[in-house]
Amino acid sequence: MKHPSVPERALLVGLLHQHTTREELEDHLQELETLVRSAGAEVLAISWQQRPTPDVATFIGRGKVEELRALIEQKGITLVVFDEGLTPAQVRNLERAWNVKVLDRAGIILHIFAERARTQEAKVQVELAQLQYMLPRLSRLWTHLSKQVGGIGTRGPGETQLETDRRLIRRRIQHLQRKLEEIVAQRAQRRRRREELPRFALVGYTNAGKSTLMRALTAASVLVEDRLFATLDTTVRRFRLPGGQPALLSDTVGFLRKLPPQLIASFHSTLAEAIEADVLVHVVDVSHPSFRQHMQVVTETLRTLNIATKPTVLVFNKIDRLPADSPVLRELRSEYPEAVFISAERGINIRKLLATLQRVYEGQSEELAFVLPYTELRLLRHLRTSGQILQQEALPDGLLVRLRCPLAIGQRLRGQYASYVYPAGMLNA
Ligand SMILES: Nc1nc2c(ncn2[C@@H]2O[C@H](COP(=O)(O)OP(=O)(O)OP(=O)(O)O)[C@@H](O)[C@H]2O)c(=O)[nH]1
Ligand SMILES: [Mg+2]
Repeated sequence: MKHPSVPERALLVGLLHQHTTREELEDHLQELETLVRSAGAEVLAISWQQRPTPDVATFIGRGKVEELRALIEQKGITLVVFDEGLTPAQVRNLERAWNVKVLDRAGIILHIFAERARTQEAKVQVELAQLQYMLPRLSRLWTHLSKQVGGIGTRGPGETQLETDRRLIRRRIQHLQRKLEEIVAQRAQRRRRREELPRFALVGYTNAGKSTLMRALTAASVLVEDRLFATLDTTVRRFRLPGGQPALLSDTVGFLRKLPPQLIASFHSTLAEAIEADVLVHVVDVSHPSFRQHMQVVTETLRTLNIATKPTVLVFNKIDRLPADSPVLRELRSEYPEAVFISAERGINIRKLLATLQRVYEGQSEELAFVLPYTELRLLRHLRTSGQILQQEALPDGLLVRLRCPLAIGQRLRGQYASYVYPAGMLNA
């Protein structure tokens, strides 16, 4: 989808309901504004309403719908974006009332993802999520189907066309699902071929500085940008722990409040590196006023991915933006004594972070020793790719090999080479 030559003129709408404070709403709307701008639209007005619960038919109250109609006409608004999820019926009713396109937060996020997707995998995932999101919402006014016509969502076809479209979309969804399965299988194969190295995965809210940290730790040339969702794919790079042990670090798509569930579901393969990592590195932009909420969103997202209990190193980034004696930092230091405070950009405390990664990894790994008979030296290759070799010594009965490897791999090796395991008690003798 391309930006139209004339940018959309957007109105943003929020709801102050039972569970939000005024401050939270303002913060959410500000984030929505960044999102809508990132999608290529101009934000001409922001409006909100206080209501205990959303209206079933129109989300905001009828009076507010009327009031906004006047505003839409007066300002020439072409797109209204709600900060929360709308039901397909609410979208239809509002579009009918205003005769402009209506999107919710998820719709905008999907649009941005669609624009940023570069690799085949990301493209397939985004299109799948988009179609699944769109299917129940297909209306006369907008559909992402007619891609050749620009705009965020596009004026759609007539009612008869709608049925054809629904059928086409279902067929396309099936096709994409099959394609994604293939990609997932290929990825898994690639992972299997890779050496068994300790795996760390950067996770965090979008714009927290994950890619910057990736660069600082691995000298990788990954994209760093001051925008939401700069990264949509997963990059994996080698780096070394302070003890010399090589390890892998992955950088992936950032999280965001109310990330569409369709998107999380279809990005499962991109997130596989994080899902299968030994240790997560949760990067937090401590200079952002809402960083605590961001942390919560990340934890919730990790929970949906079933990895919230993985060993995690908490990293507070961008400390260069706060004064050294900042009460926020003092508070966090006592609240999270295990956390590491860094500036990925300025390279502050990177060594300390590496030492922490090593320590946490060691808690996740074990030391093993084998004595390989000299007739079985070909097994050495497998041991070498299973972990870090600590010692190799020729004994009368065979080659003593001491190594450190992840717990799961250790268990496998002990089973596989049971007869060569050197009893742990003998090691330090
Ligand atoms: N002042 C300061 N800025 C930083 C630091 N780390 C990252 N940034 C800036 O924060 C912005 C976002 O950085 P990225 O590394 O792209 O963030 P990300 O977490 O990868 O973001 P997404 O890929 O969008 O999820 C960039 O403008 C960086 O230059 C830091 O330690 N200090
Ligand atoms: Mg990034």
